[in-house]
Amino acid sequence: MGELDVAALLGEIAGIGRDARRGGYSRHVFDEHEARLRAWFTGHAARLGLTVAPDGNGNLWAWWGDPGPGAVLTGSHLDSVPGGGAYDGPLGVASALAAVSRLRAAGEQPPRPLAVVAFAEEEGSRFGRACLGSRLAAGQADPVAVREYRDAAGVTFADAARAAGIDPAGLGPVPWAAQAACFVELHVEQGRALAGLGQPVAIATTILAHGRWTLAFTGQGNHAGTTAMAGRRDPAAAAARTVLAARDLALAADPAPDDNSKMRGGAVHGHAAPGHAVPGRAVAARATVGQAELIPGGANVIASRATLSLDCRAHDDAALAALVAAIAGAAEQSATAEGCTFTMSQASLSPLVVFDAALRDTVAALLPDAPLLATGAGHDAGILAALIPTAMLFVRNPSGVSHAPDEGASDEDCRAGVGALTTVLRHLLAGGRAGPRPAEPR
Ligand code: HGY
Ligand code: MN
Ligand code: MN
Repeated sequence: MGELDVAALLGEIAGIGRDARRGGYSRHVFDEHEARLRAWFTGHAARLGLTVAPDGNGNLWAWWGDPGPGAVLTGSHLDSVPGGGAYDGPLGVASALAAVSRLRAAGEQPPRPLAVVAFAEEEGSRFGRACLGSRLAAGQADPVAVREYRDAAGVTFADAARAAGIDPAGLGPVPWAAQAACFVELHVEQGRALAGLGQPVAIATTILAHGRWTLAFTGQGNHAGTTAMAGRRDPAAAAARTVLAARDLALAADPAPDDNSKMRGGAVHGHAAPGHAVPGRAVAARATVGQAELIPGGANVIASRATLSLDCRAHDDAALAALVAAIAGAAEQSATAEGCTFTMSQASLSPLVVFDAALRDTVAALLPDAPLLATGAGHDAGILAALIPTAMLFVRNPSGVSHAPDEGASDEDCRAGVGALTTVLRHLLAGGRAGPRPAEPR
């Protein structure tokens, strides 16, 4: 079996799940497109001589060696946001396959098992909860509740899983995740920090605390022509005021410049000094309304109800709580001003992640040119980080755009990512540790 090329691997799936209306890709857990990606993954893993073992949560695990404790885990996810890019998720899975193919072609015989994993529903685009597959595997989601999650069409997670050939009775923690030696996820960069640093690959330091909420405004449905403007109880107006308030509150709390290439706390040119403050952390606040619904949704009807999604992120858990509380207060005021009532519910919450310092330093010593980057994006690695030493590699994205069709990375940089991942996996499989990275700035 020869070496797999990451660009060729991505090329093989470039036609799967294209979204003609939104642009980019819409690949959602257990849909026909994601099923084709699963088949693609399983086929390559089998040809590499790996044993593919799905877990009860919809995650796919491809093992080199016998599943068991002390494994080195690597991989990412295959699903996308609606109209997402080609790299967010699949790059990490394809890079893991390519790295394993290199190690196998080189005749490595690691003394510990390795698993390439493709996690299910990382984006939460179908059932609303991000990193659902890794949360279940890590014991951070209640299987009883998850079985009843519903997608936009009202299909439960249990029924969708069953239709995909997965018995929902098997949902829950998998022992080999908690017993693994470590997890390394490679991911396309979701900002433009690396583009300014002249490096193709970076090492993650932290993930912003983040979560998702649903905001609901209830008013009085009525006729658009016969209802005077004064005294209307229009939830669309309350929701609109709230969208602007959320933007303004986050803007006031986010001292970063005006685009994601310069996210404050993003690029760090120096080195991680073991035991010292986490590099790359600084004040950040983000608030996004990405979904809105007016019910009943007629052009000549004052809505009776409006719902908004709210995605909030901040540099630590307390700052996140403060931002969400401020937005909730503004929403309440907006509802009152429009004669409406307001309720809010939390869909998910992910605390600040600080990646394992020892593993980060090991990776940094192996990749001495790789800068250290904080990120505002959530990842399965952030979930695994609560269980086992976890690290992330980012591959340069020249546009800095992500969760949109313009997301990108050059073939050359993707290959550099595979080279970096191969180096890291080879070292970790051998059970070795590297010395700490020097503390002086370069
Ligand atoms: O939403 C996120 O941050 C991630 O890309 N799933
Ligand atoms: Mn994503
Ligand atoms: Mn991702």
